[in-house]
Amino acid sequence: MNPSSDTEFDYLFKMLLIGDSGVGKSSLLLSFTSHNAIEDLSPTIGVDFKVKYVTVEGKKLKLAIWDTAGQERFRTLTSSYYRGAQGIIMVYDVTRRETFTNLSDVWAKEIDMHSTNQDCIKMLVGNKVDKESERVVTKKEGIEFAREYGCLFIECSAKTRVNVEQCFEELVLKILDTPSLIAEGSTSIKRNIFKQKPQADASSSACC
Ligand SMILES: Nc1nc2c(ncn2[C@@H]2O[C@H](COP(=O)(O)OP(=O)(O)OP(=O)(O)O)[C@@H](O)[C@H]2O)c(=O)[nH]1
Ligand SMILES: [Mg+2]
Repeated sequence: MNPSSDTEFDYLFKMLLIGDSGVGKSSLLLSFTSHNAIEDLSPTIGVDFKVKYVTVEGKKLKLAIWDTAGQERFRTLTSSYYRGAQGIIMVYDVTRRETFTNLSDVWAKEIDMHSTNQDCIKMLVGNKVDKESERVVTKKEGIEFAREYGCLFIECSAKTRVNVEQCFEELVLKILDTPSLIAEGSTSIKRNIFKQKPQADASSSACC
C-alpha cells in the first residue's frame, strides 16, 4: 500500500473502527496514519475522524476512517456512524477476554442494527500482540469467530506496528474486490465532488 500525497483520487471509502473502550482503536488509527510513536491516548469522546490517501493496485483511494468511542455512554451517538460504511473494523484486546466476548454480545449486534450496507466488509482485529505473555484469547479463537461471522481476521500491535498496514490493506483489497462497494465509492465521489477541499496526506478533525 503506497501512500499518496495527491488529493486526486479514484474512490472514496468510508471505514469505521468499533470495539470496547481501551482495546486500541485510536492507537491503531494513529499508527496507520502517522509515523509518531504511539503514546498513551485518552479515551475517545464521541467520534474522531482521519483521512488517509493510499494507492492500491494502481487505484488512488481516499480512506475516510471514523474512530468511535468504546464507552457505552456514547453508544447512541456512535451508532449513527455505521451508515454507508464500506468497511467495519471490530477490534478486541488479546489480553482482555471480555473485549472478545463483547464482540458477539455487543458489537456484532450493533453492526446488524445500524449498518446500512449488506455487502459491507467486516474485519476482526486482535490487538496488543506485543503483550504475548499476557495473552488470554488465542489466535485460533479469533479465527473461529471470524469464520462464524464472515469476517476477515488479523492480529496486530498498534504499539510495534506489526500488521497494522496489512490490516487496512486487506480490508481495502476486499472492498476493491466487491463490485457494489466500488460503485458506492464512486457515487460518494460524485456526491462530494463540489465539496472536496485540498487536504494533507493524513488529516484529522474531531467530530461528535
Ligand atoms: N501494549 C500495547 N498497548 C496498546 C496497544 N494499542 C493500544 N495500547 C494502549 O491501550 C490504551 C488504550 O488505547 P486507545 O487507542 O485509547 O483505545 P480505544 O479503543 O481507542 O479506547 P476508547 O477511545 O475509549 O474506545 C492506551 O494506553 C494505549 O497506549 C498495543 O498494540 N500494545
Ligand atoms: Mg479511542
